[in-house]
Amino acid sequence: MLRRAFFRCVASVGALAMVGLGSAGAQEPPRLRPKEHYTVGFSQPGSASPWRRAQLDSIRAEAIKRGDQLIYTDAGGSADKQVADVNALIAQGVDLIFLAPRDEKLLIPAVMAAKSAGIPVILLDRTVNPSLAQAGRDYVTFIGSDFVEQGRRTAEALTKATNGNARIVQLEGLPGSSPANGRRKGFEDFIQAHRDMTLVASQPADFERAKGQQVTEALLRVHPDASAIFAHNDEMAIGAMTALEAVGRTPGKDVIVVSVDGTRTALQAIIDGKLLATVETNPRFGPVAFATMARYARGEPIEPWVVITDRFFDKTNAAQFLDSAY
Ligand code: GYE
Repeated sequence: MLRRAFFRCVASVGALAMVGLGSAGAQEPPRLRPKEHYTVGFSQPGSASPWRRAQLDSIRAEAIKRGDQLIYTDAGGSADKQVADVNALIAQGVDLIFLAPRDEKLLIPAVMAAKSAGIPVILLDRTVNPSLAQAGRDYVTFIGSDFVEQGRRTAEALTKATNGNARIVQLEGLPGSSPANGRRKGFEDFIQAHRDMTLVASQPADFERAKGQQVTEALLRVHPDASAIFAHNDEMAIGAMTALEAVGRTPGKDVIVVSVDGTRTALQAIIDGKLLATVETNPRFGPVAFATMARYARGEPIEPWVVITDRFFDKTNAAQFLDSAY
């Protein structure tokens, strides 16, 4: 019954858009009426990592603090499920959707469906392909880190630590996700200018610890002379360090490892001398996400990208930040 009503609603939105009465072609995202309390949707691509758990905790805490109602969906690592989740949030008539799109392209239909239904979307932590959907037109804004800069900073640290001479294995994040694309670009652009910084292998391990371990095991067999690993996030770096130790190589000595995120485990690995450095990706989005929503409701102009500034953790400061890490 509910299901049928939901499909009817989606179908009619589609029909309206086709005859030009929908708002899919509008030049700006739907407005948000100022209200005392909102019902906000939060669509997460998955929740199985310390980063995702910290993000969810932060969003939840801020919703509670403001007395807003939060409807949370967990796509369990599936872009298709995430599109369905967003459609379900639309059907429930939420005031606004916070969306952390798993994939740069596959979530475009979800962004457009929300726009057609008159529900503003704020992208959190991952963005979408700018040739397919734009901030200030299709969605309100993207709140997140500068991924290219993160990749550049890890490359710079690695180059310094290895005196510009390394045979590097890159563990890429989830293919099609904006952090994987950006980190890769920033890193590769930087090392290209350094003759002896050689990328010997690059393979996705999807931001997952177990895959980071498996992929590293396989790549070490083919490239036993690898002297550095750049992992697109800390979880894969932890997996890589386990793989190194399993073949009797000492991370931090035989192979220099760098990564991104700044999890507690990563900071501990820095203190233990196994990880060179990690560029922060702060998952605590709650305050900035809800403050941006409030600004939008007040009719203030919103910048297309609310840039999160990231700290840099290495052996000079890891101990200092360990207790506050997630
Ligand atoms: O760095 C990674 C997670 O989208 C910024 O996704 C986020 C990234 C984060 O899986 O660990």
